[in-house]
Amino acid sequence: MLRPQDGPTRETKRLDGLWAFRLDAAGEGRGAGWWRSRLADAREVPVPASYDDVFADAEARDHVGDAWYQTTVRVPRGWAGQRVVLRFDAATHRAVVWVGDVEVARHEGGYTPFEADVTAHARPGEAVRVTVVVDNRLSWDSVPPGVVEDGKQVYFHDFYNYAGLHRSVWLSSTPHAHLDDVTVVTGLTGTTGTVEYRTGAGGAEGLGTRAVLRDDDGTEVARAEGATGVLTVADVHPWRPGEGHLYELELALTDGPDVVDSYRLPVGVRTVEVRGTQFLINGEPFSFTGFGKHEDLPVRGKGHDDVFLVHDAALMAWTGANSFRTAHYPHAEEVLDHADRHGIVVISETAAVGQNLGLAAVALGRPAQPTFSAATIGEAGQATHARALRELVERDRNHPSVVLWSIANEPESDTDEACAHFEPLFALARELDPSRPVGFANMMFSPHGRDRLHAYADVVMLNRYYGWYRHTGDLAAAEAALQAELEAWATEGKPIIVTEYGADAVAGLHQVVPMPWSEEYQVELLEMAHRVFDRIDAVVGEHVWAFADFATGPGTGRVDGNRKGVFTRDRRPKAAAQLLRRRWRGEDPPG
Ligand code: GCB
Repeated sequence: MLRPQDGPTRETKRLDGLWAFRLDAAGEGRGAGWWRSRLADAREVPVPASYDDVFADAEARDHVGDAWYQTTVRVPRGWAGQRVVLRFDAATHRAVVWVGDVEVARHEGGYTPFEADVTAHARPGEAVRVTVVVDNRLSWDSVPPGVVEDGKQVYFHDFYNYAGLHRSVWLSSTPHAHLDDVTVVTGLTGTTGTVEYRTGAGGAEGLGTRAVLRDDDGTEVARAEGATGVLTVADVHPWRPGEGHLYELELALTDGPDVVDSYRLPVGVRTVEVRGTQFLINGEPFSFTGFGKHEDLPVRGKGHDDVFLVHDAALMAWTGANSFRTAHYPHAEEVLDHADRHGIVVISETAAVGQNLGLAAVALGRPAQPTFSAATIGEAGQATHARALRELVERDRNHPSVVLWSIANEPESDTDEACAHFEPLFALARELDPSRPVGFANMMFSPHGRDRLHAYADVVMLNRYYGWYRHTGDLAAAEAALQAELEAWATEGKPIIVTEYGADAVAGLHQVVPMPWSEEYQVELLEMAHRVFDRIDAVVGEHVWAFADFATGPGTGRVDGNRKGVFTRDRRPKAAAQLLRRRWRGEDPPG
């Protein structure tokens, strides 16, 4: 699957805007065939956005089940003789799509794209009805998992279960004979770069493939013929953290001198490697500074927004962050495009969060239940997880910004069942992409000596809340405990990235003698953690939890959401932002 793009042989039309919308908690629409006609009793909803917060009512906010979207689109006249594709960048968590009366696609997984060839149902020049039903329910078989109890959605992760069409919807054209897949893997030897490419094509028997690589000023630097090949670039300008230098790979399907289809892909030439306790990018040790980051905004929920893409990146740069983790699901592809162009380093995570019923028992008072079992996350849940991983790697593997896969966030990791669930997933990640290291974010209940999944991982990724959930308010005890645990992990001989550390702070709450929830305590906790990190060589990364405050489900430990943001939900800095800027940029804040 290739993303839609405009070019000499392809065109796109974005279907974003206001769509007709109707909640269907009773689940009547599927039986009654709501896709067959204009959606009755509909209101308008913006796409892309979560639907939960845009209406001022609890019905939408607390909705569980189906929600229907509908729009009408005119297929451009000029697309006659072309293949027409309908694509959803994301539909959370699962969707069925109809064009006119015909079902064209079904997809499970709320954060990865899917498409359908709709040529037979979308005639150029004519208007067609597009209807989508989006189901926000989480079950033992979904990623993330959840259960519906008494009509209410229960889930085991700490962010609001936003749903809807969170990203753009596209209608696009391609030639019938078309490129449908490309993978690039880049290498560096001295000053020479290599770009190994692999393409796939549909309906292209008898056609040739040509690959041309150009520098950012348009100069051709290499070319090759064939569906697969290796391009060599002398005096290569590598992609590196802080400098997102990109070449452009132009692929063409050719019929003698004629170009039948053409597709362009930005390519950053860089390498990633784990060696001992070091994380190397282009052979040089890299230290991650930055955040765990959600897609979360007032009103929009998880809807992608270019304004906040640019603004959040500006704020991260202001602190001196060089990287972030797409917690706890794949983020919009526009975010990765931007990271590619700006040299921002990304840890890309699947939506496997909340696979830990031991934690749910403590945090949510859930009855004790095994996490991985036939009655909970079993074979079907594992298959969904594998599909989510496959779709993540297929989507993100060509982004130079992505340097590490995170298979899951804080799963149960100390049982035979957890090993049985995860061992094949680690193997799958390596098979899908041998060029990147793989890890998962470990939680505090499975410290060194107890955790078993790290044996499969290339990097130790730790979420640690000493001074917050443990040793609350006692930073001296927290410092000793964090030091002891990190020293133990360092004996593994792998790089350690602390993928979460932090404290809730209510913006504006100040104290001379810092107590939890104040801005000063958040600052002191981060300073404490930094002292420890600086004493342990194997620690090669610090990602504060979180970039900004974000929405969660209701709970006594949450005040209008999770307040561990270094920025508020509307992106105002807390005192911690100034501290990070001093540490990561070595500069005092301006003004
Ligand atoms: C964690 C989770 C994250 C939570 C955070 C917290 O360990 O990975 O999703 O939001 O803790 O604030 O409790």
